[in-house]
Amino acid sequence: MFENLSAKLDEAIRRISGDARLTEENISEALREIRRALLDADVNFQVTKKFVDDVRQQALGRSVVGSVTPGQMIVKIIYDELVKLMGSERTEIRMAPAGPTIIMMCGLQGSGKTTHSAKLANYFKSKGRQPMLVAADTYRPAAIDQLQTLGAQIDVPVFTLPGENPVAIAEKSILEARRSGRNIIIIDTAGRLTIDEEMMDEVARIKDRTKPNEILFVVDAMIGQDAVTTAKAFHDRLDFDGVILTKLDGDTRGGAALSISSVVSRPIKFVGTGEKIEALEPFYPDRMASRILGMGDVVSLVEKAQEQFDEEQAKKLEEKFRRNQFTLDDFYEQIQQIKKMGSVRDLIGMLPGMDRALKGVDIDERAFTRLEAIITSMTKEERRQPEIINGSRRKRIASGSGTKIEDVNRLMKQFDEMRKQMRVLMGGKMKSMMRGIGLPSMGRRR
Ligand SMILES: Nc1nc2c(ncn2[C@@H]2O[C@H](COP(=O)(O)OP(=O)(O)OP(=O)(O)O)[C@@H](O)[C@H]2O)c(=O)[nH]1
Ligand SMILES: [Mg+2]
Repeated sequence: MFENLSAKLDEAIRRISGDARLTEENISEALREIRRALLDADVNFQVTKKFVDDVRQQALGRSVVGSVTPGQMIVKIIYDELVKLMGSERTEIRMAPAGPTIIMMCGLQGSGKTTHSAKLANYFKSKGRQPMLVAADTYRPAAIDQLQTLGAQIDVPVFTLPGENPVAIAEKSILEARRSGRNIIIIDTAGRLTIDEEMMDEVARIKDRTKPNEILFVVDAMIGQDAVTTAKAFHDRLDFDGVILTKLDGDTRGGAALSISSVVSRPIKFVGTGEKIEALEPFYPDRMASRILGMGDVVSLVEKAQEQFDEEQAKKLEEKFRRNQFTLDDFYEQIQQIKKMGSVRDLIGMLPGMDRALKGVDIDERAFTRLEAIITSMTKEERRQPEIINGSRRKRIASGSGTKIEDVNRLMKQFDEMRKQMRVLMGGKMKSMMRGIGLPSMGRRR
């Protein structure tokens, strides 16, 4: 599975693994290859573009820490972005709070709906549930037979009503489930070769009448780009809840797996990996990313180095506060770190005492930009020895940074406050708190 993509990503990464630093140049070179690898794997164009842009931004914004090599760092960044692309976290099937859970399968002909209805039934049965299969594909007599054969194999009842239409069968199956004490209903619907109105109407009516807890879009991973187009069409009409990606055992290039959930904003919930009834796996974005990248050891190595680095940084900072050596340079550095971490407001809220220490600081990105402008307009000496910043220096700094003298005054006051508060706060909580601000966090965000 995904051998080709894995091999090409590996190659792209290998190119910079010998370099001593991550530079704009070597990152760009690697990214060109990564872009090609993704497009070759049939990953959607827009998805590829965004992926590459995100990796670039992450790579440029991050310093390589400790003994980690640039190659290893890039692996970790790509891994994180792959996980994100595939939805970040495992999403379970939504169960009905009371009464039977209704799951409706939809998708094109031959995508694997019938097979995966049975696989799911088997999966739930192994979890101690009582599933029931519903044959709502009445167009081919063989379709009902197929489901009945599969049902018999796993000893799960199959409900159907000869001569009735799919909507009626689906609706009546709910009564039957209640009557016979089945708590999961899996409705197998008919597929067509391409999306047509009639088919969409029918599944939409089944949806209206049965109000499924979960609509699963079943799609064959082998159809590449078309998977995305089809997913969109089904999603527009049915607003499905999740995806089952089938035939991942085939020589799929992987594009569908990597594009689909970001294009329709719905998670892949299961993957099918064979014709056998057991060939169903819950989908985990992180495990899939490891499989694609095949460098799990590198990823955890970088995570460890990162944690250690964070701790060292925190210690250093603590020491500076203790000795009152915390300078405006450090302050600037901290702003950079905080900015890398995303939502500043959330972050500050999480740190004990921090909201107090930064009281009055406008916590939005614009405020940070202003602080940055002011600090960069100072001389090296001023940053290191803020005490020397007198009235005339303040005036010069304000005009140099395009701010007002009050802005500079406020910053100086805040900085003083912060130094004082930090010394007061230098208790046990300090270390964990500074670890919080001090890190260009990587592993932590997931
Ligand atoms: N290798 C492999 N084959 C699969 C997988 N899932 C389904 N198949 C095969 O794909 C073919 C079509 O599967 P079905 O489950 O009948 O597909 P369907 O969506 O119900 O098709 P229609 O009812 O005709 O719309 C069958 O031969 C299955 O055995 C899978 O994960 N891996
Ligand atoms: Mg079928």
